[in-house]
Amino acid sequence: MTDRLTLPIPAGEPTFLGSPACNDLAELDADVAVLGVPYGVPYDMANMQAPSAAATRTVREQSRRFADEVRTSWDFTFGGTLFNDTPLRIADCGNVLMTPGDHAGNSARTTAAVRDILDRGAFPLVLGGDHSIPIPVMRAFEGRGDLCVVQLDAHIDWREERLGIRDGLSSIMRRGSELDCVTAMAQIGMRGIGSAREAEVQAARAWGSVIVPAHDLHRDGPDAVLARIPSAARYYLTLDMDGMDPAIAPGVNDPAFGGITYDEATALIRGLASKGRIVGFDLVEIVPTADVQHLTSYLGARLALNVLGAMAWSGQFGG
Ligand SMILES: [Mn+2]
Repeated sequence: MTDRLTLPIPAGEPTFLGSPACNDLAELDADVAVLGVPYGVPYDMANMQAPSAAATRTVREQSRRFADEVRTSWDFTFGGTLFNDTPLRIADCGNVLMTPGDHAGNSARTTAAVRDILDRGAFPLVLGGDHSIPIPVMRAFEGRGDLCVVQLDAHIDWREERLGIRDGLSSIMRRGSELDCVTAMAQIGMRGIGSAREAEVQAARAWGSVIVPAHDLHRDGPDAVLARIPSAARYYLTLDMDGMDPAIAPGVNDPAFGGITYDEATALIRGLASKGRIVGFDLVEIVPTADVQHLTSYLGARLALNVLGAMAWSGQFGG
């Protein structure tokens, strides 16, 4: 093995859905590879220890509540078992190895780990961490075909920089727009004071981003929003949990009222899998210390499973 990219889940700690661990990406043999990325690029010393870093553990822990029955019980949302009886092989690859203060190195290791997962033919299911994490994840898709990035979020995340930091959580969609592989994007759930400034909205629209405020989704419904998402063969989905309504996802840094409901998110995920292939997914911005009864981690785990379920029902595994 060359330089180590990941740290395995320690013995006794939860893996996602109780899945087997993969401790060496070179030996990965699975349909789905779960990868934790606890840290992104902080804006200041106070955020060096990101409050979302603990979510890589809490989402795995809450996912185990589904583990016993997910493959056998009837799911009324899908009209069958969640994975449509697909013998989905999930491996938990642990967390990207993080070195304190080495943000560029951590970012590079994240990109390299996702590249390894893609090279091994597995679907990357990335657990954050804060919302800067999709930047190094999306970089791993360069040279592998065009992508439409779909973001569920309250915030537009089009800042050129903040406090001199270009790869922070406020800039992910702008950094994404600069990648050759990102040819389209849709941003759904936008709302709240502080979501964006006018110049950023103009920059996003000028680039071609389809911006869907949360109230459009509530008024028009998921099918109408799905019709506005650019047609593409390949989609990358990023889910910032503050996109969800704080009534069901209270454990976030920045709760914003009027958010996406569970049914809306699930319908969007299922519809996206019908429009094209979902090639990568990340779940970010859960803050366990702000959570109520682990609800946000539990919901995050469920929505991650719904992504896999939607893909399974659309025949995106094993083909
Ligand atoms: Mn956000």
